[in-house]
Amino acid sequence: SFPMEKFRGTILHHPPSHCFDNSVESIKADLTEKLFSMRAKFPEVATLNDYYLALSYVVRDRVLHRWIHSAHTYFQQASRTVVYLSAEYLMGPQLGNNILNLGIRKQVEQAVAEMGLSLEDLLEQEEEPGLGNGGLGRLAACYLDSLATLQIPAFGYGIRYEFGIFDQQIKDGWQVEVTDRWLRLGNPWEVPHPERRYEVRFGGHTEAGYDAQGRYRVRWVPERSVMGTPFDTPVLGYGVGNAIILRLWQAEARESFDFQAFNLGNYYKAVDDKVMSENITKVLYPNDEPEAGRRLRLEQQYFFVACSLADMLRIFFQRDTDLDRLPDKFVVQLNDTHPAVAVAEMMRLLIDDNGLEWDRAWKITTGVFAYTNHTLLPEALETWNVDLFGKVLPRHLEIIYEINHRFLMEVNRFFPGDAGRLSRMSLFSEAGEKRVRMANLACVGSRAINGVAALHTDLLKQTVLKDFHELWPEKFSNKTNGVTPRRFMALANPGLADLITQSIGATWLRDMDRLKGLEPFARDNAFRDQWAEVKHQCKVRLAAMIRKKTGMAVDPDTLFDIQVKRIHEYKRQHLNVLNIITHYRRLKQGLDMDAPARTFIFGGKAAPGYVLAKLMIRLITGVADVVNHDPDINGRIKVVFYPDFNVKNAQHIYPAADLSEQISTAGKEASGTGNMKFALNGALTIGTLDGANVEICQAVGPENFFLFGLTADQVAATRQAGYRPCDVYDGNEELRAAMGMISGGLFSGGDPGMFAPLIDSLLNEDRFMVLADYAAYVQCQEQVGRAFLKPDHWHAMSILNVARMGMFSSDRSIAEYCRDIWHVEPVPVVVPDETCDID
Ligand code: CR1
Repeated sequence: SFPMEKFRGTILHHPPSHCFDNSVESIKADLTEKLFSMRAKFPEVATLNDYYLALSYVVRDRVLHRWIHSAHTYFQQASRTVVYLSAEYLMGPQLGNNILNLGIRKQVEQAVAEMGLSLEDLLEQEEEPGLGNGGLGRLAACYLDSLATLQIPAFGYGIRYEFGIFDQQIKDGWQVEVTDRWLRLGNPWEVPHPERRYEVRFGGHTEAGYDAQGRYRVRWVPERSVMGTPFDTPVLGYGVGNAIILRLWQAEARESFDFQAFNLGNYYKAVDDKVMSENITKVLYPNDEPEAGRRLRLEQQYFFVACSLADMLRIFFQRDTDLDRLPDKFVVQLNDTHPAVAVAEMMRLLIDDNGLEWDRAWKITTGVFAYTNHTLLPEALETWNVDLFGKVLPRHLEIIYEINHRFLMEVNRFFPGDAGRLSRMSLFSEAGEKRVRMANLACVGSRAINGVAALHTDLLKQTVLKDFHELWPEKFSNKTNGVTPRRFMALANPGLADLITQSIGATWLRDMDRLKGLEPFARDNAFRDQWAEVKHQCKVRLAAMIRKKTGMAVDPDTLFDIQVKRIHEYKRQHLNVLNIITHYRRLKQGLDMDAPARTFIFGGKAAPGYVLAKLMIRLITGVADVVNHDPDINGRIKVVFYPDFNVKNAQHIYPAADLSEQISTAGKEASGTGNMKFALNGALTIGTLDGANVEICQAVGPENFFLFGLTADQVAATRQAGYRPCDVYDGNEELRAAMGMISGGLFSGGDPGMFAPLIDSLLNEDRFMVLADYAAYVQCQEQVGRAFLKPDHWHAMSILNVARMGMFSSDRSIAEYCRDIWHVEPVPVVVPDETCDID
C-alpha cells in the first residue's frame, strides 16, 4: 500500500534470475570467458594475476546474484535495517571467503586444477584491502559476516582509503613502512556507483535569520565542498541466500569547481583543488600515533558520516515521508567515536535541511544512535581542538554547543550544584586548550552504550564513563566481542574444520554451541592423534611460510609460541622478550635442559610515530639474531619476527599455534579478538585476567588455561600504593641479568645506547607493570613447558578449548546486539535457480 511512484527509478521488477551452473565444466567455461572479456587475454599469455582476476569475476557474478535478490527482498519488505558506521574495515582477502560461502569450493578447486592451476596459488595472488589498524577494523568485518549470516538487513559504511595500513618490511631489524598500494592490480570485488554521489561541505561560516514563516533558522555558508562516490562490496552470509553491502566512500573533486577556475584562467588552482579534495580519502591514519593535530582526519570522519547519513535518508525517503519514523526503520551503530560527529550531522540534517524543531530532531537523533566503546586508554579517547573543529565544521560546533547547554541543564536537574560532575560530563574539556570530547558526544547522542567484554564494560562504568552510567544506567550493556568461524576456522584451517565436521556434523559453522559435542572426543586416543596430526600439518605449512618470508628454518616439532597483534607497550611484547632472554640465559648456564624446544613467533605493526614500539621490534629481531645463531642453544630456542602481519598472514598463523600469548596489563586490553582466533584453532592461552581472556578462561576452564599476573584491581592497588619498578628490579636477580643483557648491548651489536629508552621507561615508570608481572610470567611459562611434554594431556586440553569456545562466535555477539540494542529481525532471502551443493 505504499506509493509506488516514490521509488520509480529504483528496483521495481523482480531481479533477473540467472541460473548459475556451478558444475566443474561451467566454471571452466566461465573462467575462460572472463579471461577474454575482463582481461583481454587467452590462456597462453595470461598471468597468474589474470587468472586470479578472471576467477574472481566468475565468483563475483554469483555473489552479485545473491546480493541483487537480497536488495530486492529487503527493499520490498522495507525491513528495519542496521547501519554500521566504522572508519575501519579489515576485510581480508575476498576470493576464498566468497567461494566458501557460495558452497562451491570443491568444484572450483577441480575446475582450476583441470586448467593446470592451483586454487591455493590463485588465492595467494589477492592483495587484501587493509582498511583498518587492528582489532577494531577486523571486528567490523566479522560483524558484517555475521549480520549477513544471521539474515539481518544491514549496511556497513566506511571510507575507501586509497592507501590502507602500510606494508611492513624489516630492514636491519627495524620496521620500515611501505605504502600499501592495494588497488594497483585492480579490485574485482567492488562496484562503483558514480551516479549516486553526495556533496559534502566544509568550512565557511553560519548566518542566522528568520525564514518565510518567521522561524529562526541558521544557514551554513561553506567555503568548499567535495563529492563522495560509493563503492559497494557485497558480503555473503554462510549457508543462506542473504548478502549485505559494505559501502565505502571515495572523495572526489566537484568538476564545477574545476570549470570555474578554468574560466578564470587559473587552471593550476583547479588541479590543486582536485588534489586537495581527493586527499580526504587518500590514507588511513595509523592509531597509537602520539600527536594528533590532524585536520585531515577530522575531515575524513565528517566526510564519510555525511555521505552515509545522506544515503540512509535517501533510502528512508524512498518509502516514507515522516521523519519521526526514522528510528523505527534504522538503527545506526557508532563503531567507537570516529563517526561520533554523526550525532551533530543528524541534528543538522533534521533542523537545517528538513525544517524540524530542536526537540523533535533530538528525539529522532537519540532514537537512532547507539555507541560502542573500544578502549579505556585515556590517550586513545578522541578529542578535537575547538578552533580546528570550528574551522572545519562551524555549524556542527554550534550544534554541539547547543546540545551541551541543554544536556548540562539536565545533569544539573539530577545532580544540583555538582560543579565537578558538570565539568567532567561537559562535551567540552576546558583544562588547557578547549577541546570537544567525542566520547561524551557519542554517549549523549545515543540510546545505548556498550563495552566489548565483561571486564571492559565494568571498568567503563567505574571509570571513563562513570558519570554517564550514574545518569543513565539503563543505556549500558556489555556485548562481548566475537569472531567469524567461517574465515578463521573453515577457511584458515580446513583440516581442523573437516575433522570437526566428521565427528559432530556440519552445522557447527552456523551454530557454534554445537562444538560442545567435541568434549567427549578429548578422551578418545584415536581422535587426539588425528587432532595432533592436523596441528602438525598447520605447523609444517607455517614453517614453509616463515622460510619463504624470512629465509629462516624452524622445526615444526617445537612448541610454537606466538604473539601476533599491534606492537604496543600495554600489550607487552617486551615481557615476552624478557622471558625469552631469561630462558636463553638459563640454557647457557646448563639449566632448564629438560624444557621443550620452542619457536617464539612475533608479528605486528608499530605505528610509524611510536618510537618505543618500533624499538620493541628492534629488540625482538636483536634477540633473534643472537639466540638463533648461538651454537650452545642448538635450536632449543628460535625467535622469528614474521613481517607484515595482516589478515592474510593471520590465516596462516593462528592454526599453527600451540601457545597463544595474551599478556596485556590487566585492565588495558578492552577485549582482544586474536585470543579467540587462537583458541578456536586449538592453541592454549597464556594470559592475564584482561579483556575477553577473563571470559575465555571461564569458558574453557582455568585448568585448560595458563593464567598469571596481577588482576585489574591489583594493578590499580599496586599503582595506588606507590609502585616502584626499581624495587622489583633490585629484588630479582634473573630480571636484573636479563635487563642487563639488553642494556649491555648484547642484542644491539654492542651498542649500549640503543635500547636505553625502553630500559629507562621500565625502570623509572613502568606504566604497564611489566616488571611487576615478570616473575609470575616466567614461572607460568615453565608450567607451559612441562605441560607440552605430555602430548596426550596437551591435546586433550586443546580439544576442550575448541569445544568450549562456541560463545566467541561473532554470530553470538551479533545476535545479542540484535536482541538488546538493535531490535531487528532476520529477513530470509530466497535465491531462485541456484544449483550449488553446500560441501
Ligand atoms: C581494543 O584495543 C578490541 C578491539 C575490538 C580495540 C581491542 O582490545 O578487541 O578494539 N580498540 O573491540 C581500539 O582499536 C580504538 O580502539
